[in-house]
Amino acid sequence: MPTLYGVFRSRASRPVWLMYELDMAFDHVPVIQAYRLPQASAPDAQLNTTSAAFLQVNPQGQIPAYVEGDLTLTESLAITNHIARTRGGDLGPRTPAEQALIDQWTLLAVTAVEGPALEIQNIVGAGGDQTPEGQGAIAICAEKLRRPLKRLETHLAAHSHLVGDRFTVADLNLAECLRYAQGHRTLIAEFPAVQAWLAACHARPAFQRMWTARLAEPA
Ligand SMILES: N[C@@H](CCC(=O)N[C@@H](CS)C(=O)NCC(=O)O)C(=O)O
Repeated sequence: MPTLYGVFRSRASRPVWLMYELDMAFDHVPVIQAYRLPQASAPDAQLNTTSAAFLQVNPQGQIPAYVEGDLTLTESLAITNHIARTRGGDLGPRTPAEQALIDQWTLLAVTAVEGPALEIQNIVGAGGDQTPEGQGAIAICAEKLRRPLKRLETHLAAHSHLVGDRFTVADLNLAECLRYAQGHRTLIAEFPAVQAWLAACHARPAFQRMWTARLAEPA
């Protein structure tokens, strides 16, 4: 059985959502981010991203990590794409062209969406949206997101999903990266097809199950 390392309050949410979609069994090792612990190096500290035992799995000291037999993967979207390709059925590619499109949307998610979206979440989470400096930083991130969002809006105005007109791992990967920006409601509302697609992704029972498990973890 594969093993997933990483608490649900991390990018481990991505493979967890997918494995819930597939009803796939996995062992879960809840490694936590070291920066969330008061003393990550204490001998009795919870297994964390700087623990020697975890660094054996991912020397980069980041979660998630995924081990399946001899294969170790340490990038969340490589994990989701691998699972989708090998066990995902219709959530994975049916043809090489679909694989290429899944790659395309996944790369757009990590190169054009994740960075500014995460920055928005971090600023809003720290209350920065109440200060002029924070609002200025959010406006810069929003401007960076408008180009990929316009690209996405054009596609979703004509299609129900990103690839093959069915929910695939491409939707999951992109929805997870864009989720960080949803605190910026007026930005998302500029793109109604994207807004409706994101809401539909989040209404899926497997996403809801992942989200409930995530909220059950200590903040
Ligand atoms: N590109 C990596 C990023 C992994 C990453 O940054 N993980 C965070 C948690 S979401 C982490 O482990 N942070 C702890 C640290 O960097 O020390 C992926 O998508 O898996």
